[in-house]
Amino acid sequence: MYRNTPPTIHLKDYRPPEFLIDRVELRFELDAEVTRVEALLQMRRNPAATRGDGDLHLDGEQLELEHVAIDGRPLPPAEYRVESEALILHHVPDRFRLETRVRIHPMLNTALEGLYQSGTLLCTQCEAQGFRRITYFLDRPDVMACYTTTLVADKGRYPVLLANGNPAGTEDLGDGRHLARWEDPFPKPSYLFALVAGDLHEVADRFTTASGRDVALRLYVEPENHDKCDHAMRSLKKAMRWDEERYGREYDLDVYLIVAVGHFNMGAMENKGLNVFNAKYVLARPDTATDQDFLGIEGVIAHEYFHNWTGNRITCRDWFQLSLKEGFTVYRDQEFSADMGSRDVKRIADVRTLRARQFPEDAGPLAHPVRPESYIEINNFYTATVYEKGAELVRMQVLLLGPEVFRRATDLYFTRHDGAAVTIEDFVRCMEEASGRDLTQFMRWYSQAGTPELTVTDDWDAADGVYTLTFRQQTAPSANHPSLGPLHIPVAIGLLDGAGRDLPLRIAEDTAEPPSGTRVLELRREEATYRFVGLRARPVPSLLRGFSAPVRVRYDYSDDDLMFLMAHDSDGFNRWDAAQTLAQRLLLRLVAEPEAAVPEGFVAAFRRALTDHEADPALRAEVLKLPSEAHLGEQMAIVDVDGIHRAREGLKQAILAALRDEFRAAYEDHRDAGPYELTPAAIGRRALKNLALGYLMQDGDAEAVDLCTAQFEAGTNMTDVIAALGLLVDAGGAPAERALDTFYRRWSGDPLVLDKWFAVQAASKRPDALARVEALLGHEAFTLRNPNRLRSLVGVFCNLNPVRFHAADGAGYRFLGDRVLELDPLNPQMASRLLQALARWRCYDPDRQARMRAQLERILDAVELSKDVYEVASKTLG
Ligand code: 0A1
Ligand code: ZN
Repeated sequence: MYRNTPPTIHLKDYRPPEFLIDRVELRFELDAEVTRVEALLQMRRNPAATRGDGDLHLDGEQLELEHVAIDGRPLPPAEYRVESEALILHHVPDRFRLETRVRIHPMLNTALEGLYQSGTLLCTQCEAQGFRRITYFLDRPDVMACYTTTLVADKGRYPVLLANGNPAGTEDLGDGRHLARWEDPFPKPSYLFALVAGDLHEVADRFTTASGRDVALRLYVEPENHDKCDHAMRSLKKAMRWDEERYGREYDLDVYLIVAVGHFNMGAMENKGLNVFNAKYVLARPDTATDQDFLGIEGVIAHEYFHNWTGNRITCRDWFQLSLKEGFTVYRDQEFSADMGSRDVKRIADVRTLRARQFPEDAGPLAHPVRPESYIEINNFYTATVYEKGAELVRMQVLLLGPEVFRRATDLYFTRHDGAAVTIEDFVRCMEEASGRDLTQFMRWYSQAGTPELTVTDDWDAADGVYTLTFRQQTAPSANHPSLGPLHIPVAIGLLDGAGRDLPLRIAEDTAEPPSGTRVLELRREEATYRFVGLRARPVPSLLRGFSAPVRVRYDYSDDDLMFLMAHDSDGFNRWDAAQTLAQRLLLRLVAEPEAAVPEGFVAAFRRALTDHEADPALRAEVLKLPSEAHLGEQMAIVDVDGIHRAREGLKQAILAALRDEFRAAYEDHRDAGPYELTPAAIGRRALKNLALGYLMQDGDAEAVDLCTAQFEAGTNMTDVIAALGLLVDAGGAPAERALDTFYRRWSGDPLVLDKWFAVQAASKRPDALARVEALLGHEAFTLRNPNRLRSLVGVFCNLNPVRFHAADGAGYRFLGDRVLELDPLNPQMASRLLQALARWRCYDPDRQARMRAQLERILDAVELSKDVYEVASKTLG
């Protein structure tokens, strides 16, 4: 907690550690109230470091030191100093064995960093700097050591004792306690340390690696969840095989353990050999989890598994390099999911996330480059920019190199840097060496904040059959982030003839035969012009196919062009994007002119998409989903909160009025015929069916309410049940209350399902949504101390219910301010994330601005604030 301004850490100040740690031996006497941690560290001076004052500074927070000794000699008080965040040892030798013993209090740990209690379990979270809450250490990722861990605990309460690495024996201590030893032969940074203790149910399986090694796979869950593990285990085995096939990467320990815990700040954590997961990303049964939950589990299980190579075997030199592991690992999990399901649907979902979360971040006061230059609290930098934009930067390099060369480059990266803590330059250098290409200019992407704008103009010369495309790139500079000059941008394009076929993309200067489908242009200058020759008629351009770069494209398409692309583009992503642009344009017109008519052509295009029985239902559902209110707000200089809501609801109403019969037919045609299946096709059918139901419910038509209630009552899978419940809640009245009641009674014993009950109410369109949310704060099942519960009520209301959160009277903002102040002393990470709902305050009208600002100032005025919240509040106010 800080009263004064906390210090800023800068990338330019990076220095190698003065000491290295070769071996770590840890012994825990585990107990929820008081745990004792003994650490034995084999230390030596780092020959690569510049010599400091001779003192050794170890990180440590909230530790009670009981004992400290060097080479077996207990230190007298004159030889060390304990500070609030450090243990300083004076004049240590060049090589020595350090012993410490500390006491910690897992039960009092509400921040969920370090060793904490979740239900009856004890578990750890050490990324980024949680290990220093467990023992005194050089808690930085470039200090890598081999660990052995001994866990001692009561046998009855903690029958299962897990840590990193391979099991190395157990003992019964005879006094009601037992002991387990674990050895991790791979050097690792402290943020990858983990332990778990508790009464857990084990689900076991095996995997044989490509080279024939046998690996024991084990999933640990609380006993009542024993029957929700199949999907996670299947996903793990698929991910292990995929990494062998696509990257030549095998698993390296004898066991791979995953534990599901109910209290977790993030999605999951890749601790070496012992992943700790938010239960939400493990547990699923068709009746408890939606299709999106199942896909989320597959993706997160894969993500954490892929970290074993991209993050663990090769880690980050410092936290500024976070995207080295996260950007690359997100790219890998995106590709895995694309291979497991439908590539176009996955790409659409990923770009939706990027535009919904990363673009606004990059345009607001918390904008930062993929490799930030400074931070106050590193936990604030687990962002959409570091993760999702970081993944886009890797994706662009794959496009520039081509898949085969990219594979050679990653092979080089894995051999050259195995066992080391490296930088983003080290990664890009492997790309350069394997390809012979110069990526110096490309590196700017890692340092440049902001979303580049690509303005495209064209010209048609009918006499010569030449079509000219001119691209101009610009990245708006901001106070903290000057423009670094033009970026190296791969732009995949196609040209369509009048029948919608791809034309050959012959450029005047070409010597070789040009590609006929998609061609990747590499922009390097502020402006570039390409002349496509040999054309008979003016083509329609398909720009930025597959979203080949994280930019905003400005090109003046006519509505007819967009409808044409929607119907004909060979690029599935761009067919969807054309529909989005068309709908966005119409919606923004309706915001400005509420009386404007919905063009017949628009309705016709939607009808075609809805009734195109040749097309994949999943893609049809994506096309028919209107852009979100938040996304529309991002397109306006001043967000018209109510105007956007009115326009979007009105357009849905108009579409329904014109296509009611088609929606009814789509609903009937896409009901599950047989038993529930989790195939891409079945998921797509459910998506289209529930989208149709959403439209049908738009005007509160009694027949639709009956249909919705019937689906709710009959539903055997959570996808259908929760879709129906959400729609009923939006419609309000007795059917909604009855359904909420039924759902609560059925699921009050299952925390993850109960989260959905809170979330549908928090997301409700009804004018009394805030009153309901406030009442739910007092519900017996609500607690701020469980991050999932907090996200499902408070997070959903503040981030996914813009029209109610941004109510003109500022009540939503006050609600948020109250929660942040209440939460900060308990869980700063969660408080600071929540506060980010105010990041875009400058984009609203003066009245709302003043009300948001008042909350930010109120927070900043609080007597004691965490670094996390201080950084977000102060940067947001600017
Ligand atoms: N490395 C994890 C994410 C993670 C980061 C921080 C955490 O606690 C502060 C927890 C998890 C991942 O990318 O999956
Ligand atoms: Zn990750």
